[in-house]
Amino acid sequence: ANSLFLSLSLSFSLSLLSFNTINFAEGGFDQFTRSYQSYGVHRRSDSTLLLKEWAPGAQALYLTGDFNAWEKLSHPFTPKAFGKWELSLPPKPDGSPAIQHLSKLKVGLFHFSYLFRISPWATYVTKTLDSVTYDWIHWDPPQPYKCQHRRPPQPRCPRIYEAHVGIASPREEIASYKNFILDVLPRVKDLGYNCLQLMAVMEHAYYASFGYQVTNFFAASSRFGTPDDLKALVDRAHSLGIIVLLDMVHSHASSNTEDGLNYFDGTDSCFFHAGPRGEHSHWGSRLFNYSSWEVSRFLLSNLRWWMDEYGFDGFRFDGVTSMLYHHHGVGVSFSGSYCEYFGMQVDEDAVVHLMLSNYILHKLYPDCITIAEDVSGMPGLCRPIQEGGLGFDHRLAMAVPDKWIQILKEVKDEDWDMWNIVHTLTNRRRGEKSICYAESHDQALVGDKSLAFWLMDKEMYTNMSALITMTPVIDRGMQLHKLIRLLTHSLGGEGYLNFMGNEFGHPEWLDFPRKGNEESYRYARRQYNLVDTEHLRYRQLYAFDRDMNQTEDKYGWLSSGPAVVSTLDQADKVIVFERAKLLFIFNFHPSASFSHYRVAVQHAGKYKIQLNSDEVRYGGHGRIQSDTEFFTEPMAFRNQLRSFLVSAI
Ligand SMILES: *[C@@H]1O[C@H](CO)[C@@H](O)[C@H](O)[C@H]1NC(C)=O
Ligand SMILES: *[C@@H]1O[C@H](CO)[C@@H](O)[C@H](O)[C@H]1NC(C)=O
Ligand SMILES: CC(=O)N[C@H]1CO[C@H](CO)[C@@H](O)[C@@H]1O
Repeated sequence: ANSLFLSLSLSFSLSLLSFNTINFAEGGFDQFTRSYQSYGVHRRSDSTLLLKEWAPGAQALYLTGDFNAWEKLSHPFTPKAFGKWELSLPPKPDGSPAIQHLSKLKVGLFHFSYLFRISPWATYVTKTLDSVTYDWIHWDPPQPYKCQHRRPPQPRCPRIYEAHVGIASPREEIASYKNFILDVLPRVKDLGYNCLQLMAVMEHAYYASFGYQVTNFFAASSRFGTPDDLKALVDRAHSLGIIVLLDMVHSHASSNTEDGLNYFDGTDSCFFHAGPRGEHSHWGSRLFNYSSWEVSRFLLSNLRWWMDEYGFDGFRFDGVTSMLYHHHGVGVSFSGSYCEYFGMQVDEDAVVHLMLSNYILHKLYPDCITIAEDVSGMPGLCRPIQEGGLGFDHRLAMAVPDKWIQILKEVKDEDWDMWNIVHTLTNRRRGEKSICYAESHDQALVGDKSLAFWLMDKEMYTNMSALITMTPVIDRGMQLHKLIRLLTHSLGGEGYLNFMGNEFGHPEWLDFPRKGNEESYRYARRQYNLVDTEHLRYRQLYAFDRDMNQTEDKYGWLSSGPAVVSTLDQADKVIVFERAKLLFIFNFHPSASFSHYRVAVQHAGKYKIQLNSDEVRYGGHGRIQSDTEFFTEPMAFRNQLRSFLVSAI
């Protein structure tokens, strides 16, 4: 406890120091974190273009491109203090800016030899067919997209639809932002998710990196369309009352030099740590030097860019464990002992950076939501900065999907351990909010597969028709798919997440085109055609997922205190608990149904069925009468004063 206090108070004083110096030198953190307004290229109202870069290792800096016929040395930047460079380009004689919308640009720099670079602040980069690297495109449209809709208010609790734009179609291709607006947003709305979480938006040269090897932090991936198309997507989501989170990768950066941030000024230390500390041994990527002033400017301004320019409503911070510790979590397991979280292994620069990020976001955008992807379970991660916490709103409950996969892989149906399942779902830090999920994109990746496929495997190709009698495998798989989701949703956290397609039991796995699979898009897509096919059972799973969300919306169990579990029966495989004045009853038994089953309740009165996974429209057997009413009896049972008999489970 002593080291806990020391470590947290040290971080806090460091961040106070940062605030004071930022106020002094940069005119306040609002100004500092809006540096995207001065770095990169900017057109003044008189059409003069102002350019600014930070490249401390460069011996000279130039602008070259279509506008000067790729003349390497004709447009030098002027060196300024602290490794900064500036260039001003007057308008052409006809009054138009010196660089046209959509023309190609490069930063040319001398670092012992002449190198071509893309500005770290580039807002649009594309790849032409014949090129191996990306080009920096000057984005200055005559009529930029103007958002029509305000941000919706922050939802009571997030129900998140995690999505990737490029795979959001059944076709073997890269799908577009426009496709997403037309085909996916209506589904997200209908399913009752109130929050969309977009992955792979920040430009990444390597598609198969799933967006996690970012090359251009300020550019919306041009694979899916233009910056305006993405703005339209966020705007449309807002019009439907859905907030949009961005999967934010500040934990590392692609090691590409020509189209990435690596060696921007010709040295290995510009944005990153020099030497081994600057390299992630497992990911082969570069690690930011968070103690550097200009790295803070870059990353904090990056957060604000996506909030201000695109109207995002918050972020899922990727790779937080890698940031928090010098060991990056590689080869380390966490048992929960405090000495694992507080000690010299903690990277305090990164901790302070995360605190600053959360502080600025919550201060400037009170409704902003931040979620940490942390497997370590760092205490205080989701407590306010004023208390010495890191200031996130939520953490991902990453142990839960691992548990489901492990059970489906290793445990026979009749051996499921109810105690272990409930323990995994409820073992979370009190006072810190968790986003719970049965499976995310992680579990869908090649090498693993979706829960539906674990459950029903090859029979999904032949036996999913609702016109034939369910085979035992499909029957069991359908029922467990629903039970696993509802149990996770209702018991596991203060928010829920689903990866696109899994709501209807998407089969197979995800694999992006790459050399190892002949550049195939066969598994880099989501087969929404399955749920659109009237006679297939995917529709039944979809209907259950939708009604599960709507029931949550009505009763708000995610925003209620933790559940009170009354029954955990290993032999019957029954779990019973209460949350938000709702009684949840699960029967996981592979063969037995029970009639006249006594359940304990806290609140006296009449109970009615709100959601019944056994309904035929959800692929159930219709054995439980949905309109049955139950009345509590003053009969003490399982530590509660009241109970009643349910007719059948
Ligand atoms: C990180 O940046 C700080 C501040 O600019 C600098 O003093 C330090 O040497 C850098 N660290 C590494 C390992 O490059
Ligand atoms: C289920 O699929 C298997 C092949 O995977 C097939 O042999 C069997 O006939 C199918 N059952 C029904 C009822 O269609
Ligand atoms: C975000 C969303 O679609 N919420 C809907 C969830 O379901 C309820 C009905 O139970 C609707 O009223 C909400 O609009």
